[in-house]
Amino acid sequence: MAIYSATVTSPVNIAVIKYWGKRNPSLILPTNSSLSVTLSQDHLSTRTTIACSADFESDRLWLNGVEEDISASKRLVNSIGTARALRASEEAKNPELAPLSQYKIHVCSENNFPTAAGLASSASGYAALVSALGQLFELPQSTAELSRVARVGSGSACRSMFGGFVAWRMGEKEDGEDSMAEQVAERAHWPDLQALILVVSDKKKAVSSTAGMQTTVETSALFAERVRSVVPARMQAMEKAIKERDFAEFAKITMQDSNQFHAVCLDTYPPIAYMNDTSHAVTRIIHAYNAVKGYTAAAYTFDAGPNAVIYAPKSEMRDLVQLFSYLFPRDEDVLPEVFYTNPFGLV
Ligand code: 2P0
Repeated sequence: MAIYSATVTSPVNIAVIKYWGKRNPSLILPTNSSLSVTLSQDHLSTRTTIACSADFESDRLWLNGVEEDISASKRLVNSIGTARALRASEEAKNPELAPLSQYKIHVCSENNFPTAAGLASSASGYAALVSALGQLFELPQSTAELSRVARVGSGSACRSMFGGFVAWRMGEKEDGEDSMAEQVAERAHWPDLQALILVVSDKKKAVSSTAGMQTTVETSALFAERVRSVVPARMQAMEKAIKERDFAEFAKITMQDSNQFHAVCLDTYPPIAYMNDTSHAVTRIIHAYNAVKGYTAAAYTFDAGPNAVIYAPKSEMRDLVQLFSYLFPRDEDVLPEVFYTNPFGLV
């Protein structure tokens, strides 16, 4: 019996304008647009193979070698179901197509980075799942259209469908039809921009993004102001900075938006504190580094955890790696606070 299969690798993305808050939690429709940089898939990515066959008896999933229950995850069921429905409509138009939409699938998904390191894996994970389903089912939809399917798996995953600089337009429609990702600029547009990841802690975060952002929407007074008057202007300014390769502006907005996202987390009730003392030390180091250099040489950003991502021009990376290695020396015996530094060329 025939087995059909497809394999795809999708990278992680790191937001410079943060997504935090849903206006519709089940469709994963955000309260604000966001913008990110997709990292190189050589370093942080998910590789997913999906096979389907008339012989398979049930949908099955192996995540980093361990079998998980697909039916226990509404998001997995939703994204796989949406891709199947798209395939089914193609089969209805063309009876010669094999009825893959009716076959059970087997999914094998692996991250090429330590899952324990606490780096975002849902973005690359759902992007790889949906891209692999798109290939397996030979779906005619564009990448932007498929990003809507990735979105119902995990919001930030829609941005990992593209390389380079990617905006997730929040959209206006209630059904989410216009809430999807769009490439703002290709990676090749700004090859000089690099990323350095400082893994400050490998502990699992205490408050998940999904739960945390909903509490923020319900309780934070600052949040409403951020969504109403701050983010729309920042989206425009950030797109301009990227188009003009204006690192000083890119860096300022990136740091300000990271700071505001964490301020809004602290304004949540009960408060959510993702950054720790080491994270705050990293922000001080970057501002001191920029002051010593006399120009904006580097920017930090933090997601829903204490790990730092530093964006900087290539010419700064050597100094930055040496500086962080000196300030947070790596110790193999005792887990140091910053135990992993590595310059990542972007896609
Ligand atoms: C972002 N984060 O823009 C922001 C910044 C975390 C901090 O996207 O509920 O894992 O799956 O849609 O995508 C984390 O949120 O949440 C996130 P769901 P997701 O990258």
